[in-house]
Amino acid sequence: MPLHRFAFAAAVVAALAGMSFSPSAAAQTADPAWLRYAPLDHPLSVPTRVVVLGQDPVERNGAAELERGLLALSGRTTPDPSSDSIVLGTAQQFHARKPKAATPSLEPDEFVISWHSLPMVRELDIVGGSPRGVLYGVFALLRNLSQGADMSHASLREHPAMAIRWVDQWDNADGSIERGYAGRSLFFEGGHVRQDLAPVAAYARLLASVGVNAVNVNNVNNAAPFLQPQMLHELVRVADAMRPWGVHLALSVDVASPKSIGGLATYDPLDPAVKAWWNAKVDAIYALIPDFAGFTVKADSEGQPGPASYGRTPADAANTLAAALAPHHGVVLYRAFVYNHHLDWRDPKADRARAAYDIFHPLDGKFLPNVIIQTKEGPIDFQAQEPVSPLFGGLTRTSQAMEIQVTQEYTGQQRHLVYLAPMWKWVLDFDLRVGGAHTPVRQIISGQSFHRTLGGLVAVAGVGRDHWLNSPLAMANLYAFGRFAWDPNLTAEQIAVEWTRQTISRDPDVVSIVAKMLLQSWPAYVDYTGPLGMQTLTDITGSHYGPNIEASERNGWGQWHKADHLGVGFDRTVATGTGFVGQYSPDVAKIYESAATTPDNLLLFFHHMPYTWKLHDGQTVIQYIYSSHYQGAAEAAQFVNDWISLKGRIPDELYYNMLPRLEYQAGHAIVWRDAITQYFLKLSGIPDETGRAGHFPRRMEAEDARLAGYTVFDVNPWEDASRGKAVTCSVPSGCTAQFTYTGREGLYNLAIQYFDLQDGVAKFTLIVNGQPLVSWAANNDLPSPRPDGDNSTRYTAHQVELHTGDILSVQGVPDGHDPAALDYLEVLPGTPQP
Ligand code: GCV
Repeated sequence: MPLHRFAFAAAVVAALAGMSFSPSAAAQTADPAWLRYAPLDHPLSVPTRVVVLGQDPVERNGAAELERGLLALSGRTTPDPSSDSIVLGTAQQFHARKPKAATPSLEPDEFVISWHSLPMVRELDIVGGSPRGVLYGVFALLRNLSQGADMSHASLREHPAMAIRWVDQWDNADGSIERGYAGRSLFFEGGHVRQDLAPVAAYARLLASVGVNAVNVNNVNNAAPFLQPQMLHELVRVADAMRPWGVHLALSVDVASPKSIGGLATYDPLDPAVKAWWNAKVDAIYALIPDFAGFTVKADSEGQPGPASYGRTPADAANTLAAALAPHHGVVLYRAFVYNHHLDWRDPKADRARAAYDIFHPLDGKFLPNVIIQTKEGPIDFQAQEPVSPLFGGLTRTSQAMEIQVTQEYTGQQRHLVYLAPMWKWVLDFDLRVGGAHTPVRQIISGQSFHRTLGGLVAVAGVGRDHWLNSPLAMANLYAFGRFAWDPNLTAEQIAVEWTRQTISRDPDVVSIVAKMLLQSWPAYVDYTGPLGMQTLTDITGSHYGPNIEASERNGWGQWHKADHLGVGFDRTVATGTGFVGQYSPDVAKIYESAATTPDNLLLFFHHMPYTWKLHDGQTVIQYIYSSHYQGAAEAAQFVNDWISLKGRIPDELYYNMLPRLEYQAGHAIVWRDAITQYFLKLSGIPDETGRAGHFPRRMEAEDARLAGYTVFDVNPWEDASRGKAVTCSVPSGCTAQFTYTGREGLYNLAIQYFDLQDGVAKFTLIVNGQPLVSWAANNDLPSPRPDGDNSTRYTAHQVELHTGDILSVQGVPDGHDPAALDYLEVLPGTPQP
């Protein structure tokens, strides 16, 4: 329905509170996520009567989960009267039950599901190598049934590919979560473990359903307080809450603890008193929590203390901790994220990407068997796109785990739909060609390639109290992590389909649309943020969210892209650059050493190239930068249309939860697009051959408007506003920017680009010829206390009837620290209100 200019009464001051997706409204932690067990539209293919052979709480819990799932799926309230049954137990228990029957020999987390026909009845057996194996079998059966699979003749045998399947939470004792975008901690508040740990148990259930076996609950930064006796006592309750799901507690530790909280004069890991301190501390932990999983360590990194203070190596520190943990079967995950963040950006040889390999490769073989080196997937830091860390190929005598990030720190912070599984899959499948042999990362981290008993996949999750990850579709990433840790041979597509069927709908059309959106979302995000291996071109010293291209330059953090007026990219070659390429095996290095053979999507990570360099697809670097940003923003806009096509076919609650998020994303993708294209246009001086970059004929800039109360200011960084300027209001009653419409008569969408700041809810009203048409509140929860690309936001009024000479005004009323800042108004072809 058009928003006809004379039919606006009902829309006037329609404060669009619903536009915000601030989490509080949606706050709930018991969301079943992918464990909804929606009723099937066909009869269940397995019995609903469940018999459990053992008494172990994990096994009993598995039986309860199975009963609950089967009843929900079948739409029944009590088991069916048939005498067929599902029998659960460990291999040992099955053997005791029928000593003459063949029982499989299983690894602890392995399970077998098989049918047995007895006289008169059929029995489906779920046999686990341990109670947890039984639980995993239960979840596997339910996963298949939930997707609509016919299990009436099913036979499954599975075991996890990796021993370490951990989630890391970067939760602080005060209840905040570092790089978390879903509210407060599930675990902590005000310096203590929370009283209500039901959400923790619900989280453990979700994690167990995909095979996750431990949660490290505290931030790798500022970890010392967690080893205080009082906190350890409180943590017992957390371990208790997770244990019935076979999920164990782990902790991040600060290697300086012997000194900072232990009262010793030193934390030198080779000092006997320090070793004794760790031994006693670890014994105390196990006395409280006998199945404690182990420690994660961040040391000598980003201000965290480490063994380097005493001239010791990471192996010295890791082994001191590992020796204390070994008698209790605990492990140390020592992070390879060790680097100097005071690099000299003027030094052409300085390169943060080199750090992990330079430090850890020489230590290969020097770690105790219960040490696992935990390496981020790429050599920098969870960028939208990076090459694989060469360290995976550089440790052949050391156990390894790969760290990935579910919490979308550099990838849209859950305000953008970015399904990361395709990126992870690319890393898992990447063949590092160690010793000239096929060595995909997935086989290295599962321990297969170099015959290690330990190996793993660890995800930094950032799950919080606001609806787990805040955005319902972001949960596909948590699911995908668990599935890959269980089986890295799965594909991103398979996982997207599995997740959608269980979480949203089994309707094949819905599944195909949602899976398509998921699968396109990461490439789209790369396209509109940092293509060609430039990394996420964001404010790297602050929010890590909106565009800020120079934030990575001329500082010690080493996330440089080295753009200048002639070219862009970082020469990391052996021949002329930092030599980083030489950290890969010769087969891989050969590809990356030459710009001609480096895949386009990583070109600028490895090479500094002129803007005029021709890529493999024939476009120049600069033209690709322009085109990919327009392409990515168009794809983000298409997600809105895709989602609209699902209306009525998915639950309304989900539909209306996601719609404003996707609309916001489409608007923010334009902010990214415009920031990067106008930045590179100015820097390179080379025009976009399609004429788009820097040309906005439909746009009316606020700084050119007739202003009442508003004042013009320079946005910082300049590229975050159209033409670098915007207007801001400090008049409490409000300010107005007035434009004259000079185009043709018709129905149009009016896009208003404004800045939605924290600490205040500014109000905006669009006024046509003196008549208020629509109002909205700037009430989204976005980073940055000043107007910039973090909070530049688009509001669209649909199908507005315009005539030549119409007077369009935007009125902004500031509130608190939000000055109702305005960038521009754009007149676009009319489309109906979603
Ligand atoms: C926990 C990045 C993040 C930090 C994080 C660090 C890490 O630098 O921005 O917040 O600190 O990675 O992984 O240790």
